[in-house]
Amino acid sequence: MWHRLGALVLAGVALMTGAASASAEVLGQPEPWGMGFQTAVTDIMAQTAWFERYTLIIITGIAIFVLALLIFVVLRFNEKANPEPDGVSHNTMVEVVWTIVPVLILVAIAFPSFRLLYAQTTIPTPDITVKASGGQWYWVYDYMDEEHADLPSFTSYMLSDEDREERKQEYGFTDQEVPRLLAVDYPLVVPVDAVVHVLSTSLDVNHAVAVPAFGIKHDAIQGRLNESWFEADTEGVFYGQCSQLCGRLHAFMPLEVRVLSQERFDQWVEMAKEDDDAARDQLLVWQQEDMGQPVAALTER
Ligand SMILES: [Cu+2]
Repeated sequence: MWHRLGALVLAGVALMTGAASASAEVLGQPEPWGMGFQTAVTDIMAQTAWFERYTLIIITGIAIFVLALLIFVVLRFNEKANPEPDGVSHNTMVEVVWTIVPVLILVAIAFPSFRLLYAQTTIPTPDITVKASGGQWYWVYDYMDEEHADLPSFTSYMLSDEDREERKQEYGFTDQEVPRLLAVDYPLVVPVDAVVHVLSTSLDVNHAVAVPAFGIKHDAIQGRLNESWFEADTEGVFYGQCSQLCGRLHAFMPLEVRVLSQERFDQWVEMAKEDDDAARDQLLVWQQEDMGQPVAALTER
C-alpha cells in the first residue's frame, strides 16, 4: 500500500512541477492557469526551481509520514481496539531515531540552500552595471559604466490600456507581446549572456526589484544601495513587479527587461545616446521581427 501511495505522491509532484515546463514557449510573463515558476533563463533561477522541487518532495514525504502515523495511532490505540493501555513511557531507540532523522533532513536541506544563497550573493565580475531606482510609481534606470556615461537615464511607466491598444495596432502585437499591467513605455535593456550587476535604491518609499524568470528579488530602499545580479541565457522580454507594498499604485509599476543580442544591444546604445525614443521604437521593431520564432532560435542567434 505504501508503495502505491508513494508512487501517487511522486506523480502528483511531477504533475505540479511539470506544468511550468510544459508550455516553455511563454517566456518572462505569467500565463493563464500557469503553475509553478516561470521558465528559468538564468542559472540561479534554474537552481532555485530545482531547490523548490527538492524541498517539495521532502515536505510531501514528511507530511504523508506524519499523517500515516496519526491514522495508525487513531485506529490501533483507540479505546475500542485497545481497552487496556500498557504503561510504556520511554523507548531509547525511538527517541534517538526521532532526533537524528530530523537533523539529517535539515542538513540535507541546509547544504543546497547555502550553496544557492552563496551563488546568489556572490556577484561575478560584472559586464555591465545598471541601477534601478523605484519611485511612486515608476522605475528609473541608469547605466553606471563609464562606456555608457552618455546614455540618458530612462524613466519607465506602465502602459495604460489605450497605449497598449496603440502599440498593438502599430506593430501587430497580441496581448502577449504587450501584456496588461506589465508592459511599460520604456524598458531596461541588457545584453544576453552578460553578467548584469543590478543596483537598486528608492527615490521615496520602499520598493523591490523582482524578475521571476531571472530569480532576482531585492528591496529598493531610500539611502541604501542593494545589489544582485543575473546572466540571462535567452533573448526576449521579461517582466517583473515591485514586490514591496509601496502605496496606492504599488501594483502598477512593473519592470520590463529586454534581453538583446550583443550586436543589437550595441546598436541600441548608439541610438539611445542620440534619441532615446527612436531607440525604443527600434526595440519594438526587433520584437516584431522575433514574433512567432521558437525560443531555441532566439537563444542560438
Ligand atoms: Cu514599489
